[in-house]
Amino acid sequence: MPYLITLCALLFFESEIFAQNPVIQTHFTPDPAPMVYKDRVYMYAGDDIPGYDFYYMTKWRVYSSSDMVNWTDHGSPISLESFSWARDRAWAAQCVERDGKFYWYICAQTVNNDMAIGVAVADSPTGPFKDALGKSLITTGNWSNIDPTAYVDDDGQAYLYWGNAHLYYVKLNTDMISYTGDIVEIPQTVESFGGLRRPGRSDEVLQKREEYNDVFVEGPWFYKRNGTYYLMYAGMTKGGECLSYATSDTPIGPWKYQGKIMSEQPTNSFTNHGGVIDFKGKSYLFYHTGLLPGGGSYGRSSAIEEFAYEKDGRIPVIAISRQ
Ligand code: FUB
Repeated sequence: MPYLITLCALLFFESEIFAQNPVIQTHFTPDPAPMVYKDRVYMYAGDDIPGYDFYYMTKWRVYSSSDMVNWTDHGSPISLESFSWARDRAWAAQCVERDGKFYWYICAQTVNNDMAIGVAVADSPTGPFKDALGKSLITTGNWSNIDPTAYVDDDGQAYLYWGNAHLYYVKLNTDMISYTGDIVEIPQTVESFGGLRRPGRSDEVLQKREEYNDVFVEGPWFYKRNGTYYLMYAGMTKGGECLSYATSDTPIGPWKYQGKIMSEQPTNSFTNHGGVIDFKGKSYLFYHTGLLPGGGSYGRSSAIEEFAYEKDGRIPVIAISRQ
């Protein structure tokens, strides 16, 4: 099967791909991060390697579409080799545009074995990308330094959120590759995230999942719509990760828990990881499942659902479609 996928990938490289869910059928594409630029949607994703029993990923991928149906494969503009400080685990990432430049925030395991966040920059959404700093941007020796999500607010202030178990943000400078001020940890209260994260080892948390329903786990996705700030995230449930969200009137909280967007079933993957966009008058949730043949928790694929916000801006509960 892996050989078949590789062969298909070679045949389809830089060609149009008809897509359903999973959107991309030629590679495993976890952690989809959509970006709208001009009249196209760009989808940045990871690259699960089937056959491993962990998230041992080595590169990131880009696809684009003008109609959300036909996707162009732009290959893999960056990999662990693009970052001299990275040695393993090319995990979730997001690319954002500012003033015609594209900043692809990634996370990876460092040569010191912790996780760190770095940023690659390009003049085009598909690259070529170059490590902007030659070192990581967020380096605190912390395993929670994963899953960056960036947003440039209307007043020009950009924010970078990220985290696993702990949720952090920092204010980015206008160069998008440095920051000013302290890294701030967002308090995890029941009001903000629907559950409390107790101090303790992660296996203790896992054994008591029912006590941690919806609590923030990872995969934040930060954006603003009609004056409301949204923070979608992967929350913990008994059966795996769900997608939940909180909202705020300010970019730095306090956050108010709003409920689940997508339940943990039946994605055939322990993790989920989402992104939300508006494109050509419609709203879309990007997420991942293990539903591509040969897939599972370590062979995850991007999927998309169209949805409509409720009148008051709430996101409805969204079902997984298997087309
Ligand atoms: O893909 C590796 C990790 O799994 C991501 O960083 C998390 O969000 C989870 O999807």
